[in-house]
Amino acid sequence: MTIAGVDPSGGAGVIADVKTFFAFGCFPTAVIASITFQNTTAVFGSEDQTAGSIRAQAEPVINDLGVDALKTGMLSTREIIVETAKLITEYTMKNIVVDPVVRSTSGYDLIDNAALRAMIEQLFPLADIITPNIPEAERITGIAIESEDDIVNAALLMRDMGARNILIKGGHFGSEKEAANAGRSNEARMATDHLFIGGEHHRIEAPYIETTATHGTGCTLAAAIAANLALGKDLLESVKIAKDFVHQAIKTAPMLGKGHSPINVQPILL
Ligand code: PXL
Repeated sequence: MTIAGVDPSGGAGVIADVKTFFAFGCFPTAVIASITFQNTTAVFGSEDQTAGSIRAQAEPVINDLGVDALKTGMLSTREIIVETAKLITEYTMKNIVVDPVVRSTSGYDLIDNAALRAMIEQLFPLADIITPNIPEAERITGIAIESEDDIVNAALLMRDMGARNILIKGGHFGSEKEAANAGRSNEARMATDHLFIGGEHHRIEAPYIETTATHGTGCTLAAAIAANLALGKDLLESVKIAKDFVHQAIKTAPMLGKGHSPINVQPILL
């Protein structure tokens, strides 16, 4: 199940999640938390659902079909987050992937500060893994991230906030700076994600791809982790498979639209 926002242009949000679940052979179910108005160039606005609507959508599905894993995405208000946390607890849902969506790729704020505080206080402790990118990790922790030390410090702080396992996605920084730090040439740049499980720090790498086709990468990665957890894989294996899946989807992206093209989420990639 995904609880997230709808991007009618199909690249991010619920549609990305559903495509990804399907790509891994899972049966997708979806609770709509918000409807956004957007295309590949920008987000023009959004309209949020209520706590009552979240519960009314989720309960019949949970009671009937059950939920093997839950991925949350754009949860833009405090009341939506509180209701999602209540549902997870009441139904003792397992395999919880929280993608702490705060901004669109095109720079639109998707969550207010009260909602972000509720996400930290109520959802982080329930999550098996949270998957912030660098701008999200910066907004959550207040740490300006410019080096691997900063990434480690941000992860430690998010652990203090109650998150058990943390994936900080390095794509926004997998750039020249990281290549230089690691002593790599520009051609050998890597997009390195940093996975903190218990006391371990794993570097999950894929070659960095210079492209504007990045719309939906965060949603797809988190959904792919949830799909693999639902299939019974452990967390480290799920993250590695998800990373490879997103890499392939970026590499084969079709360049649709006038802005950030959606990535290519396809079952064929398996
Ligand atoms: O990528 C973050 C994101 C998540 N969910 C929805 C979105 C976006 C970005 O635009 O629209 C619904």
